[in-house]
Amino acid sequence: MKSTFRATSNIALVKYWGKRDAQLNLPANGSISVTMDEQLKTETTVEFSSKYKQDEVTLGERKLEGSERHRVVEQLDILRHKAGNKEYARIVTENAFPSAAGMASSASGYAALTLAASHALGLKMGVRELSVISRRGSGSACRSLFGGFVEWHRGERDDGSDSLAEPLSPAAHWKSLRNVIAIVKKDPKRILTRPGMNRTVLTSTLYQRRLQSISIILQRVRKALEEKNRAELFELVMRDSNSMHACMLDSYPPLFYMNEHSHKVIETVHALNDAYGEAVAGYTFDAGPNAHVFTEDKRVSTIRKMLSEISGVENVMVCKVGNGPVELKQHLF
Ligand code: 2P0
Repeated sequence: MKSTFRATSNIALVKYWGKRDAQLNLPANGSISVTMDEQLKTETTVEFSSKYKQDEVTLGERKLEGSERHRVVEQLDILRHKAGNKEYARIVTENAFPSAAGMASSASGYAALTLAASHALGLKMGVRELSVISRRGSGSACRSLFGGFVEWHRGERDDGSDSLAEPLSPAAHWKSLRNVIAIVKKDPKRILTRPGMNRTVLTSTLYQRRLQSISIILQRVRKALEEKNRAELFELVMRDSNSMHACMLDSYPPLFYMNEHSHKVIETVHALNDAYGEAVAGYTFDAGPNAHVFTEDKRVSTIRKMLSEISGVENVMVCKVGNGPVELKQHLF
């Protein structure tokens, strides 16, 4: 009744932003991501036992309470219901993201939790079903069940049974691809992704345009990945990030997730690409100001130096494409 898994974060090349069903956590559009290496990992041990009188959730040094704990309990309830088990659990989870990075990941967290809890309960599920369940905890988590390059399908069914992630190609398909991450100075106030997405869906008119063009974008990104067409991929990735952040800004009141330092990164990457006469790097930003700059290994030192010199950039790290989750023999408690 005890199991431990490691999962790693993923960064979307085509972004998920907005839900078609908040209850089942169904996305308004499909997305494509790259799973990151073990620098961005979460490890989670789950034990179900009659000795526990309630679910206890510890993240690092912190015992989770309130809504944070409730969200984990809801995820456990889905799995307990499936297994016909009513026992409470102890969950210990650790994020190994460098503390200076100031990054948190519900993607690696809910992927590791779903894998460890289902395993501890003895549930024999295929990865498709696991992907559907981890999506309930956090949308982007369904993509972290796989290594390499991954697509999360929007799905058409109301019950969400076809809204799941599938691998497009393994990490070995494009070994030289790197994500150079610039951690930038944060602004104190930040709107969480769930209310943020909801605001965009309800108030942005630009958002409808984004949804109309997304299937063509997904198709072009799939093709660029398959052909390892750098210039095409990097341009598509930058355009999609810009499109999502334009919809954020078009929300009412507007949502600002990037800041002046992020904008400086954007200008710097475009200046570099202009100097080369083609896109040798492509930035993307999530619901925060940190930059993820995709490039190939031969350009990493140039880009690392360039990003380090930008004011407001506090740390630069280089991630490879990761292989996906693994079961660990060593438990956290
Ligand atoms: C993504 N993001 O595709 C996008 C880009 C943020 C911006 O997935 O509400 O934490 O738990 O399903 O997965 C972040 O949203 O949201 C996210 P929920 P999640 O990576």
